[in-house]
Amino acid sequence: SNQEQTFIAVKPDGVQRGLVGNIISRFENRGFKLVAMKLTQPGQAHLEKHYEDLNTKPFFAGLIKYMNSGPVCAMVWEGKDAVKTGRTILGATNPLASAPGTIRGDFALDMGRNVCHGSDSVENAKKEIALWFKPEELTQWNHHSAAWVFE
Ligand code: YYY
Ligand code: MG
Repeated sequence: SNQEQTFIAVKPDGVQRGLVGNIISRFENRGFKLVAMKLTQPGQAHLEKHYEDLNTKPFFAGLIKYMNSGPVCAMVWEGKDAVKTGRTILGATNPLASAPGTIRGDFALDMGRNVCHGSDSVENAKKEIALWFKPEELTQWNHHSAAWVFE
């Protein structure tokens, strides 16, 4: 039934700006289930691994410095089509192209301060969840409103 998990993170600018609660609410309100969450500053090597596909890009060093500039709120959310829907909730990579109503469209203006991260494929979601969380940090529970969110 398309039940997927995705990795979502509030980046250091989002944490500093007090947007963690607002961002969590958007996923809760949509009907997604919170599976794991922690506030963490995992360090440069971990962040370079997280963004390894981008390590030849000119913005890579600045991206890692920004991501390592403070704690990140790392989360796993589960639900129908969670990866693609999560990206829709985030908005476009460039906030100037993000629609109002998306996180980036509501809170960001600059690509290098775009507040949040979300996995871009089911395969990458699995990799990112495994990088950021130990298996025992992923909870298993029944969402009390599942029958009211899913047919
Ligand atoms: O997945 P998403 O975060 O939307 O974009 P990616 O293409 O994976 O790039 C990761 C991250 O890098 C992006 O959120 C901002 C930054 N970035 C940048 O600073 N400049 C670019 N031209 C592209 C991406
Ligand atoms: Mg990406």
